[in-house]
Order: sequence, then C-alpha cells, then structure tokens
Amino acid sequence: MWNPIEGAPREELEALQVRRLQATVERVYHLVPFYRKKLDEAGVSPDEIKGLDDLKRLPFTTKQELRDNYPFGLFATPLDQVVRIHSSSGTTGKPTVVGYTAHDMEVWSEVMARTMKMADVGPKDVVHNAYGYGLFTGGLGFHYGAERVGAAVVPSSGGFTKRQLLLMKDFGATVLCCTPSFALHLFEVAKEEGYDIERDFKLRAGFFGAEPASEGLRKALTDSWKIQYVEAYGLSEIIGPGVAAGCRHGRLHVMEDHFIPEIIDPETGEVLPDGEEGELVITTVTKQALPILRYRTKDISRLHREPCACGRTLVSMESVKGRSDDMLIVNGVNVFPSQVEHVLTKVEGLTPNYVIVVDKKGLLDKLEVWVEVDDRTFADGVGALENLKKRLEQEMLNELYINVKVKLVEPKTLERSMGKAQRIIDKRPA
Ligand code: DLL
Repeated sequence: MWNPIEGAPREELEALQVRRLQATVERVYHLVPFYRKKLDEAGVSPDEIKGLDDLKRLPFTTKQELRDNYPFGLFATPLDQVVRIHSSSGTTGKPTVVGYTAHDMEVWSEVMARTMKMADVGPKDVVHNAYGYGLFTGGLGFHYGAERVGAAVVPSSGGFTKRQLLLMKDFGATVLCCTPSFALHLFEVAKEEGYDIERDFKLRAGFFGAEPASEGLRKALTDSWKIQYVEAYGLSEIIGPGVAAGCRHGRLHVMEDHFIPEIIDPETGEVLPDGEEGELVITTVTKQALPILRYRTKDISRLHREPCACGRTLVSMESVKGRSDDMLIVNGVNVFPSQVEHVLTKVEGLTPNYVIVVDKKGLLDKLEVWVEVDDRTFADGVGALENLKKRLEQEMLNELYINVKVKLVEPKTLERSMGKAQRIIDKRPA
C-alpha cells in the first residue's frame, strides 16, 4: 500500500469521510452560488450533515449542469488559485471543464501513486505512458503518479504505434499505461513487425482504463503481453484516473478518503444497497477548485464491502459494464457493448476487434456485429467461416436474447483507435 489509510479500520475511515464531507458541503454552500441554490431547494443546510447517511439528502450534479455553467461557473476557487485546467470533449454540446488547485494536484498525484503501487511500481521501473497527453486527463494523471513513486516516465502519448514499440523495447519499459484497445493494437503490431514479446520486451504490468474491457480482453492482454493487468478507473469531472484502482486480488478499490461512491437506481435516484447494480454516483470530499456533490457518472456498477485479501479496507466497485448512455436498446432489449465483447472473446478464432452497427429495418431495430477473425481462421476457408458465423449468432442469441447478424471480416480491416475505442455505429434516425 502506498498510504496506510487504504487499510485503516472502517470507523477511522468513515469518521474522516464525515469530517471532509461536512467541510465540502460548507464550502460549496458559501462559495458556489449553484450549490447554495440547490441545497436551499433541497432544504439542506450544511450544519445538518452529521453522518454519511446524510449524503442521500444532497442534490445530484449532472454533466449537463457542468456544461450549463461552462467554463468555470462551478469552480469554488478564483482562477488565481487554479494551476491546471483539463477538459473532456463530449460528443454533443460544450466540453466539460475541470480545474485543479496546487492541493488538488497533490491529491491527484497521491491517488495515482496508490494506483501505481497496485503493481509495486517504483524507482526501478520505466513507465511507458501511451495515454494521450493534453486536455484528456489520462496522460498527465499517470505521468504525475509514476513520477511520485520515483519511476522513469516515458511520456510517449498516443499514436505512432511502431515508434512506441521501438521505444518500449529500447528503453526497457517495465510498465505500460494505455487504453485496453490500444494495448491490443500494440500487441498486434508488435507481432506483425516481428518482435518476440518475451525476448524484446521487459513489460511486467499494464495499467488499463478509460474504457470498459471484458474478461476476455483482459485475459488476452494478460496472456499476450505476459503482464499483471491493473485496472484504472476514473473520470475527469471527479479528478481523472485515480478514482479507483485494481489490486492483485482483482478488486477495484475506490479511493474513498477522497471520493465517496454510492450506487443509485438511475430511474428513481434511490440509493441501492451494496451488491446491487445501478449508476455510480461520486462525491468529492477533498477537491478544492471543483468540488462536486453526488456526480452522476452514468457508469453502471455495484459496490462491495467484504474484506479484501490485499488488506485494503476501501470499498470496491465492480468493473464498469458500460455507461447508461452507451446502452443500446434493441427492440426493447438492453444491450451493452461489453456483453457483445464477452461473447466474442469466448469463441476461438476471433480477435477482440469489433464494431456494433445498429440500424432500422422498417419498424424493427437490426443489430450487426462486425468482427475480425484471426489469420488462422481466415485461412480455413469459406465453409469454416460460415460455421463460425452461425455459431456466433447462436451464442449472441443465448447471451443477449436478441437476433444479431454477424459479419466476419478479414484480419486488420477495422479501424484501430489510439485512445478510447469507438465500438458503436448507430445508424438509426434520432
Ligand atoms: O477516461 C480518465 C481515465 C484515464 C481513467 C485513464 C482511466 C485511465 P474521461 O475521459 O472523463 O476520463 O472519461 C470518463 O470513461 O465515466 C467511464 O465511462 C469510462 N472509464 C474510465 N475508466 C474506466 C474503466 C477518463 N476502468 C469515463 N472501465 C467514465 C470502464 C471506464 N470505463
């Protein structure tokens, strides 16, 4: 563990959370007119926050509200105390802008150091950081965390796959940080370029996040690169990466002394008990520039509080299965891209490179999955491919309860992403 608080007794941790929550509500009430109005409307005065149970009385904050207050309307500090600004580009409307004071940067480095510690990253490591540097929080978030634990960081950022491989080999990278889809792409190109994974690379751990990855994709990455897979979860509105990190026992621990998670029913807003699936909501309790009350992440997960063998007492969240706004409703049935990926990675002969195409035919939605087969399967000929296609369509029906048309495509024909993979093409009229 990087910080003993990660394994502190629950009472101690919760007492700290309550103190910090009280201070946060007090601050936003006095410093952010938006929150004063919302708290007044909800009939909550800051001095009524006595325990964690009072969290549920606080109003939610949504991405739309951040946008409505573009760019700095929700900041709780004047700009002269802000030392960094990041922004995430949405697909629609204005970007979301987030700010950090020097203390926020300190917290961010701390939670990223804890993340790095999940694979014992330290001064002997060379961290190849292929998350995008820039307005996206991935690059700089990992950068500061790796520096904090004393590792040598290679700030390679995204793109330029072949050059990345060359640097990874020549600099002796022991740790890779990037999206799971880009890690897969790096592996494919490494093979194409004739690298011998075990002889040419020294990788021992990979920090993968920013997008969902099915069990199958995780296993493919662990086996192909021969590394410890560490999951990183986070979002710019809360801090960036560093909200939660995966331990060696496969639990994704939330840095609860800084971010308090809840799971709610996305329809009613009611808080759900541990173990139930719903939307993850997060309250920051140490952020200065942009404190956020009950941020609706739209990410679907569950929380678990059973003790973890790693010794951390921090609550763990299940890997995000998808975003509620990524969920496709196909003829009334809910489908997450991760469920499709799960089926694809169970079947031999395919690669985890796929896209989902949704269209309308008459009144009905039609879902197609295009997936690349591997070289060996491709060489097997038409008959084998036809059988594989039928088998996949049956598996999809069994798992997703809908009819899916599968299109098997040649290896390396679908577009690769350098950052977050774009898996869905929705052609239905809005
Ligand atoms: O993606 C921060 C990040 C960078 C996390 C690098 C991990 C590694 P945003 O661009 O604001 O921030 O996107 C946040 O990405 O709400 C999730 O939907 C998704 N996401 C992030 N991590 C995971 C993960 C960064 N481990 C949005 N699994 C979040 C699934 C993830 N989805």
